[in-house]
Amino acid sequence: MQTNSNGIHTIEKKAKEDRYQHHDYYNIDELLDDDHLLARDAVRTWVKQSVSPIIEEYSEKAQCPTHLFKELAEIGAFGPSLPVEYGGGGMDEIAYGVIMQELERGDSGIRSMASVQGSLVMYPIFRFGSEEQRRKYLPKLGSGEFIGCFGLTEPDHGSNPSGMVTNIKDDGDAYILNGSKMWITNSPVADIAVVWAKDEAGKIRGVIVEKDMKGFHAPEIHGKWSLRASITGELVFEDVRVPKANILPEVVGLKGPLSCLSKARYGIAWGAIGAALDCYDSALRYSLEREQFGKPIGQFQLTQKKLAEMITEITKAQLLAWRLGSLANKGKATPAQISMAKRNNVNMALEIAREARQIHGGMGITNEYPVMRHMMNLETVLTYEGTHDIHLLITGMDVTGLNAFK
Ligand code: TGC
Ligand code: FAD
Repeated sequence: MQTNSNGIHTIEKKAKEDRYQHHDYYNIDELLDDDHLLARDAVRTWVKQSVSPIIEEYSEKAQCPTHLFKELAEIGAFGPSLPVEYGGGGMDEIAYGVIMQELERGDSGIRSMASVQGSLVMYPIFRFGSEEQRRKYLPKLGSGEFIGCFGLTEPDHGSNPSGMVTNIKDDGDAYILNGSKMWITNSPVADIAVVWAKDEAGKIRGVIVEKDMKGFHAPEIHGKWSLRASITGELVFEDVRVPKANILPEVVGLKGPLSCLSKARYGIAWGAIGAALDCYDSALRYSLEREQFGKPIGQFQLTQKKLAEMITEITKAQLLAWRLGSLANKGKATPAQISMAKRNNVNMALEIAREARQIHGGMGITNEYPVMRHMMNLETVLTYEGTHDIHLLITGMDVTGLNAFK
């Protein structure tokens, strides 16, 4: 705050200074190797330089900082755990995790830009694509020359993608694609879309649709109060002729898109910790600097309870993510384990954002502090990549052996 010439307190408008300090209550850094720490610190520095100074303004204006796609590519945020020869970073799953954590410390929308490009576009082309498709698309996606998006959700089929109606019909050397997709991150700015559609036998197939294909449109969705620095749109297909060479040959069925989701959900389990850490860090600092009743508000027991519970929950989430990463490195992380971590860590981050907002009092609703932006973003993160309740039911199914979806 500052005081104006009339002696009235006003909010000080100055270039944003990112005062974030990392918090590692259980010395989890000791579980990370030098490559993890190097990758994490490089991304942390980049976020301080390139994201923090602009993110409030872009969020306020609901604009996507598309210039950051190239920079994200340069810091290795696209497909960190995919092979280098296919445009990835050649690192392990924990490196991928800590990179997502640092990006989401900046903003969930920035992490989304990287999650979609790496885990939902590059990964399916790498895992299920032909060698020709890999060579054609992956280097361009890895370098940020191409932007990709992932089309699974439809207007009438969100949690239940198996009900999708988007379809392909055989037409000689091509498929004719019809239908629409909803809530697609990056779609209005994407060069290619990995689209999931049913063939004439009702089997789910993946196709790569290029932006210039006739009959393909990607209008933007406006009016979001959440993830405002991320661009979201639809995908509309009206008799789009997609060459047969663009079908992903190596997978048939819902396990194709769901495998990509496992990869992205894993990244979100780490990413959410970043948002939580930023809220906690801001709340802790504010509690030491803000005085009421003649003492710092951090001296009141109720504030200490909030802060103590926050760091406890963050620490539990960090351990969960690290253990999940260790399992993933051995190829042993199950989809249900990933669901548990995504659900727990995102919910943890959202609750911490709400508590942190309270600690900041009225200032907590302003863009002087990052907490309200994180809180609004996390409402989306709680819903996309499988809602909070869908992940609960996945855990329920895993422990009981009984399927609540059928
Ligand atoms: P179900 O019969 O259970 O499974 C069908 C097949 O898929 C296999 N499978 C998986 N494979 C890999 N990873 C997973 N996580 C898997 N989950 C299931 C399964 O073994 C089976 O294989 P097979 O060989 O027997 O055919 O399928 P279901 O229709 O009953 O659905 C189950 C349910 C509800 C859990 C699933 O549909 C689901 O996860 N729904 C949530 C939908 C969702 O997460 N949508 C996300 C859209 S993309 C997005 O939000 C991107 S946001 C991007 C950003 O900005 O960051
Ligand atoms: P619904 O499925 O209609 O669910 C509504 C409510 O019903 C939820 O609370 C849900 O938990 C509950 N529910 C549904 N089924 C059950 C059940 N069986 N038991 C109990 N409760 C149930 N999708 C993509 O494909 N690609 C993207 O890039 C993408 N990006 C997104 C970006 C944003 C900003 C947003 C908001 C969404 C994005 N999505 C994307 C879509 C997202 O994955 C879906 O919103 C999500 O899967 C939920 O689908 P829905 O919104 O249709 O909700």
